[in-house]
Amino acid sequence: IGSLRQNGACAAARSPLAAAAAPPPALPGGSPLPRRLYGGAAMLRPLRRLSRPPRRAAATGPGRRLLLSTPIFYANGPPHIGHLYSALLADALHRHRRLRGAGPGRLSTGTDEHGLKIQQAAAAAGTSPPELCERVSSLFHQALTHAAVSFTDFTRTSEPRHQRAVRYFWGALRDGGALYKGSYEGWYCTPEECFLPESQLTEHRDAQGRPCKVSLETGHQVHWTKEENYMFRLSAFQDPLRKWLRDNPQAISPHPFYQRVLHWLEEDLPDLSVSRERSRLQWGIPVPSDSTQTIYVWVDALVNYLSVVGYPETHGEWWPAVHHVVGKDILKFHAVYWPALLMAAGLAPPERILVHSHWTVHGQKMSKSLGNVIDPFACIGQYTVDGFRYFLLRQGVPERDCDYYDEKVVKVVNSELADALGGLLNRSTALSINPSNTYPCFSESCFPKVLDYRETKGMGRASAEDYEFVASVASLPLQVANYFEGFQIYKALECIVLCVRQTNSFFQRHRPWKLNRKDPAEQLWLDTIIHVTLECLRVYGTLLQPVIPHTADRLLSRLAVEPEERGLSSLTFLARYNGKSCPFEGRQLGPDTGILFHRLEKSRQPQIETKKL
Ligand code: ME8
Repeated sequence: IGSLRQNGACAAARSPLAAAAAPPPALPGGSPLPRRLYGGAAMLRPLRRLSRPPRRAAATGPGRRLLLSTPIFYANGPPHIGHLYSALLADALHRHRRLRGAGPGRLSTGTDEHGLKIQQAAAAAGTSPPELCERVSSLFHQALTHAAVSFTDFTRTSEPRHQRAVRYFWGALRDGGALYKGSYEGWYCTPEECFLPESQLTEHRDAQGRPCKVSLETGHQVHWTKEENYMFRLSAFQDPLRKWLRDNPQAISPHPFYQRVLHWLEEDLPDLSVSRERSRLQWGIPVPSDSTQTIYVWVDALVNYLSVVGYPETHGEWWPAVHHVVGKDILKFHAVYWPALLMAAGLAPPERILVHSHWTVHGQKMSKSLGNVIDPFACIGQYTVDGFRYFLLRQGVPERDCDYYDEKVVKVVNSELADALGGLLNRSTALSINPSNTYPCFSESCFPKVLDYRETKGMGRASAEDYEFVASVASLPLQVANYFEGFQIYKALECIVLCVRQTNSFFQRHRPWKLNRKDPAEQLWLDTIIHVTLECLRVYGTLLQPVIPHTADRLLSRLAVEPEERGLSSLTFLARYNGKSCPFEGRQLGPDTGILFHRLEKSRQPQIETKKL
């Protein structure tokens, strides 16, 4: 543990436990939470110690490493578009980083395979948990691969390397004095895999009409559970967590979620039950040195973010340079429990938690029982990989829930990808307009550089509107980068579309097809119009790579942009306007491979999940 503490160690972690370890934790006075009885600190045999302190992650600078993660998804049912949305957000961030030429990056995802939920799902499907997990995990792997999610790591919590990391992490918690054994009783919600306080429950009737209690938020039934459990001294971390957040206002984005977590931390923060009796839950990792207990599935699952980077040996190369993309449903686990667990194990909290809201379907929550779960395989089949990626990232707003319906996909994708972007490429590369099929020359006499575009009268052929438009395209890469940094990918796409539309207006305004190519002055202007348009398309193609990688590749190939010319660091827009040379000028365009993006048909059937497990 000594060596672990040197790695990304969080000094704040020691004091709360030192304070908490001495007297038994008080029973929560008047708390609506389940009753806990102190049973004394656990005395377990320590795990093997490490001799070599791991290396630390480069904290800052352009060569900085970053691990981006998606949640690991429960292996109790097939993937749906909500899972895909999380993965696409993380993928777009990962790809944008690569485009910026940032330091080494990893994108981790995977499946969460232990717990009562999986144990029960396997029993219901008439199979064993390992068989169910194998099948479902491979469906997730396929769905993400199919959707071009460029993950570098896919963790399954049933893998030995992960289980070893969890056991080591447990040892770190125990050796740090963060665990004690106590008897625990309360309402357990299996679908959410957690205990819920009375304040989060409501009365309901079950299928047989008997009164029961359900979770206020999800409507899932809860069951009264009384067990001997290991407890984690979460209460001791209330102040360190508050301090962490106050010192790091960017730690949770968007801001309303940051405020939500701060609000939680103002309320009572009871200790957390972190194991289950093995007699009830066999499908999980046994508590080291206590085979009567199984490690709580959320502790097991959260440790995937460490096991993926080689915990407990090599995680220091990455940790804590980690950004977790998560849905709002699991915010408390990531923004309260996980940082506290990390501090208790002598590690720093993750750098950022990027939170998004939910997709609903025709205004309803997506759920298997309502039969309205949208199947990503069907959507990709219907709308193409890039079409569907574009839709989810363009329409998904992390701050609020978004409603899905098929007609919206067709409308957005046709209008923005097929018509606006595809149409622009088609018009500006048509042989009738550009018979030489080259990237034509820019003429400074037609489009002279000016300091103030309001004073361009008589200086060339470009209008004030044209100057305004090229200025907005010139500022686009930085704007897009800022939106990616701020976890507002939808806004980045909105800006790009706005510029695409402005470019179409520019093209339309000057009617290049009306210009007389035999007149040298007209030819210069015609070439300039096409040059500006292709420069804009090159910028859009480059910036869209993280979102629509296949379409962007086709667009850039058509413009003869070489692979090494597709990064953001070398993205100079309209160099000739700024008196510099343009490497594309005079270059032969790439082969015409037809329409950039085919218009989508309205689907005849909704993309509802039908897969049988
Ligand atoms: O919670 N809209 O797994 P899970 C958008 N195994 N995103 C959605 C969504 C929706 N309607 N529904 C789900 C678990 N998601 C745990 C996570 S991590 C250490 C363990 C996405 O299969 C969203 O990211 O229930 C949400 O947080 C996640 O899937 C939950 O997936």
